[in-house]
Amino acid sequence: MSALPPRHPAPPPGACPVQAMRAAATAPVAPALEGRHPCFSTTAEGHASSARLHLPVSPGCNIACAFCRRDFNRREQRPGVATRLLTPEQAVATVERALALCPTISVVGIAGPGDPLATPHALETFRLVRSRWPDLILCLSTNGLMLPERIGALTEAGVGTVTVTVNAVDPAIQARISPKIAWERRRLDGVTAAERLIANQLEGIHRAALAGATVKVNTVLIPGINDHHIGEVAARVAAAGARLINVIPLIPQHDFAHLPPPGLLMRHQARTAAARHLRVFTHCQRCRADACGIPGVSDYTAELYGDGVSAEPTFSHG
Ligand code: CLF
Ligand code: SF4
Repeated sequence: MSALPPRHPAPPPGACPVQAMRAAATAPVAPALEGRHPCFSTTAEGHASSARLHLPVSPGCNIACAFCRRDFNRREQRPGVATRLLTPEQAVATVERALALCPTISVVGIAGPGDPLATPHALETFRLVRSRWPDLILCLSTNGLMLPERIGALTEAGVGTVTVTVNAVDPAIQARISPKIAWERRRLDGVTAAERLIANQLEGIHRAALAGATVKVNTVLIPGINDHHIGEVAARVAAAGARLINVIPLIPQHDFAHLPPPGLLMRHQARTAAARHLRVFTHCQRCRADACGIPGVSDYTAELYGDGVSAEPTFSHG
């Protein structure tokens, strides 16, 4: 296996171990992203000093998560819902309008409403945006099923930050979260589907990190399903090359509508377990697939689309 960049740089010989630990806790995950990417910055100032634009260009998905149901409307604020779908060309026009509204946008992300690698729209959009605005950071959020075979194309398109949603590394647990997937023109179910998805996610993380991308993992915290499993997820994705993990509380809906949202103690325990292996991102705003602005600080979605859409809390692949 090829060498990955160290997650925590070794302290210089003779350095005080306590000071070294403190420095590691506040050191940037990726110095080039600090203050330029709201979801990969480690300081409060970094989170609040740059904006992101999500382009809702991806219509379909290749797996079926029990907490997700995709739809197009202006009312619901939940995973898989967007006001509208944009073509790659419409997305370019949207970037132009968004930059005029919010000049601090430094990141253009694609996080839905379906999976950005299940259809070719996201890659085409990234290419178009890159050719027009080469200084913008391109950010992908995916379930990871197609990540291993898209690494080359993503690198060529200039995608520098990648988020993979990994909800379990135990196939028996994952099979309860995403009971079926589409793989090589066939449907896979249960543990067979879960084994394929997990293998592709871990390989995709490894290959993305080797290709130079900074990789974050999103994990949806689901009471009674994966709440005791978060540490194992963090350990495996850290070994694969992820630099950051974001534990996202479940918003109960669809087949998981009967579950409670995770409480404060469960969230704390899950993040503590994850923190033994990886830096934990705690500023997530569970963004819409068409969000525009600084997460949790400003939102220009309504102005951008001119239809009064507000950005209430929800999450996409984010
Ligand atoms: Fe978007 Fe996600 Fe890129 Fe950020 S969001 S694709 S990494 S630019 Fe950020 Fe929003 Fe949380 Fe996502 S706050 S939902 S973690
Ligand atoms: Fe697909 Fe994402 Fe919905 Fe899961 S949450 S079914 S990966 S769109």
